[in-house]
Amino acid sequence: MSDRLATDLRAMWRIRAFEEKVQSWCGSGEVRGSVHLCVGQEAGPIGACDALGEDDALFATYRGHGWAIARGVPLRPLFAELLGRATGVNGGRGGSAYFSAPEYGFFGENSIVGGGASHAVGAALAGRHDGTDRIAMTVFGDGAMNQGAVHEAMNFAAAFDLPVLFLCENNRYSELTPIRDMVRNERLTERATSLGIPAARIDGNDPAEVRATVEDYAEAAREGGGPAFVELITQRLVGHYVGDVQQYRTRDELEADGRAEPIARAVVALTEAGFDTGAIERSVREEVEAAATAALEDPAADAGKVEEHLYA
Ligand SMILES: Cc1ncc(C[n+]2csc(CCOP(=O)(O)OP(=O)(O)O)c2C)c(N)n1
Ligand SMILES: [Mg+2]
Repeated sequence: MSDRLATDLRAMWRIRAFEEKVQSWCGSGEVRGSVHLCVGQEAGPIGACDALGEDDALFATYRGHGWAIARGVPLRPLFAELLGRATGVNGGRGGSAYFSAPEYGFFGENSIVGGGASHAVGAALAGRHDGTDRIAMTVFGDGAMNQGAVHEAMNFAAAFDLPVLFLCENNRYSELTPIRDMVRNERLTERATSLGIPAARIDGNDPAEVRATVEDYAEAAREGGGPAFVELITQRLVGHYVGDVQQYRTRDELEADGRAEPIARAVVALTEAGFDTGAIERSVREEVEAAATAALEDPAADAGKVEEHLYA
């Protein structure tokens, strides 16, 4: 039990250290443009991605760095993408909100809120015809639940029994607006069950609970059970975007989130069990730092290729 948590802590710290590096590069000007970090939300990707096999497809959002990392995309080309380097996962053309690495089963982030839901349905439908029988997983936020396209995608997947796992990271905010101001019924699982989709509302800060729940639904989907919906209750410890000073949040709320977040919780549990969590953190930080340093030395993207892969 504790060994598994130690492995998860290492994986969550890899994401946290990556995000902290990106944040520092936003401050120093190395990274430009809009950036949304997933600091505090690391347990979701680390738990959920274990349910996916090589042929399966994952679709994330602009807050998707952690999902790319959890899917196994190496750190250096991710850092390089943020830095606008030719060695980036998209040749430096995409940037923070458009990581995409299909060779790792990571079919991309998306800055259109809820945009990945219909893509995942398409990938699952294609899998029924191309012989892969892949399952598709899509992750989006609580705010995305109010997008019509998400509702349509969920209903389509239900009607056609498609193997799509809809994961909703409920961090209680849509940009700067709290969920209580946006919906009357905060139990988002009830929207899924109203469509005939099995759903669970779980502790999104516990990688083991996320893993167990998502693996069960993935197995059912592979056996023809159709889609499922999982609401991960979590929090972001940083602003909506880098630069958001979060005047809309109280100190008490931030302190409570700091106690609830997955890394702090894992450190407490593992320290009690006798683990040296400091050693785990140090070795992960070294690994992340080495990837960042290597990416900084990579060549800049060729401006002459800016229109490659551009469809309009
Ligand atoms: C279709 C669309 N509408 C509006 C926006 C502007 N927008 C960007 S992020 C965001 C909030 C989404 O909140 P949520 O789905 O909870 O995700 P979170 O940022 O909390 O991870 C909005 C409204 C957008 N990018 N796309
Ligand atoms: Mg949200």
